[in-house]
Amino acid sequence: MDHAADAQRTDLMTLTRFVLNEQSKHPEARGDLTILLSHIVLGCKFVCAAVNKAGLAKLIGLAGDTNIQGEEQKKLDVLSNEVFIKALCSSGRANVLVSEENETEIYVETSRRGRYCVVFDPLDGSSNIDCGVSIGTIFGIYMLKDGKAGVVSDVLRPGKEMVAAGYCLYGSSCMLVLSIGNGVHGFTLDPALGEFILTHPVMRVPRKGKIYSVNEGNAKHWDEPTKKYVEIAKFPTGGSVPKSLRYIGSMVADVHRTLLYGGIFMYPADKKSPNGKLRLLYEVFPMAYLVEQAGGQAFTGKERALDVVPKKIHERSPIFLGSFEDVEEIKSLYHASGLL
Ligand code: AHM
Ligand code: MG
Repeated sequence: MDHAADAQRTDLMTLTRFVLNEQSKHPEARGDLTILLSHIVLGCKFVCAAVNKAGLAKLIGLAGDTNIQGEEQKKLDVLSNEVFIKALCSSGRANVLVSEENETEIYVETSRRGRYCVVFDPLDGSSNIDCGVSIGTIFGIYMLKDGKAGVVSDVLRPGKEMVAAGYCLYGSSCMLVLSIGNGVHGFTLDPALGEFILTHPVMRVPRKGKIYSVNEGNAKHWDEPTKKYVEIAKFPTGGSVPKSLRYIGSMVADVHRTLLYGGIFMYPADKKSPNGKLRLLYEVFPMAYLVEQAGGQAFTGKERALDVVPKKIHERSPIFLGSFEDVEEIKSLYHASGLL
């Protein structure tokens, strides 16, 4: 019998145990991040279960619809948002919250306030729910700057100031990918145990990839560097092989594939949407943080994505992220175009 493999099978590294181990390396840590993350994990497990039975439970439908009992039905994204907000508030470790679903930031009541600010998209890619395509939750965490009462400037900060970021992918299996500033680690939900188990330690994005991922239907409106990049991807010169196109239209799934297989994911600016589509705080920043932690790069078309200072909580930004060399290529096209 292979004793090493057997020992690994029975010595399960759960996400909570992993975070506790990492935090114990910092003598000043009080366990707050572990508690906060375990509440985010609870939200992810709830959403995972709801996504899996969405059709059965008739959770699909427009918010405001009524079901046959005359009760108001909640759309999955509305339900997910409520679950995350309640879990975060009751953790006692959160302070300012920003959700894609809420117009304004949320301040946790005084008696339950903690040191962390959480920005999140509870159910990203929700237009894909009805056809069974993978969707996900994205989150980023900042530590309060000072004092106990959080203010909006505690979240209007560049992504490089985040202390942790992650996403949960509700796909063929449910996976939570996390960085607390120590590389990127992937955990898969074991449905029998109800626990996220470390299955992908130290994820590194390949240095160069063979895939580009973009909504090409917007090509007509792209700027020159983006057009040129995609042109080269399809019609390379010098005997190179063309790249493959993969675009799910669900950011978590597209970024997850990029982390594992390499390549570039982009949602560029275009003439219709000069700031692109994706939101800086809870889509671009957490993914840029993870990609950099995995050895890749994230660029807005002007600068390193994690350097951008947001002015509004729902601000958008163009994004190019993925394999180091692929992002380097688009950066040099922007430089050459004189647009920088
Ligand atoms: P959402 O927050 O409304 O779900 O929109 C975000 C999604 C991302 O998951 C995805 O990358 C992008 O929108 C796809 O947009 P498009 O349909 O324009 O290609
Ligand atoms: Mg979204």
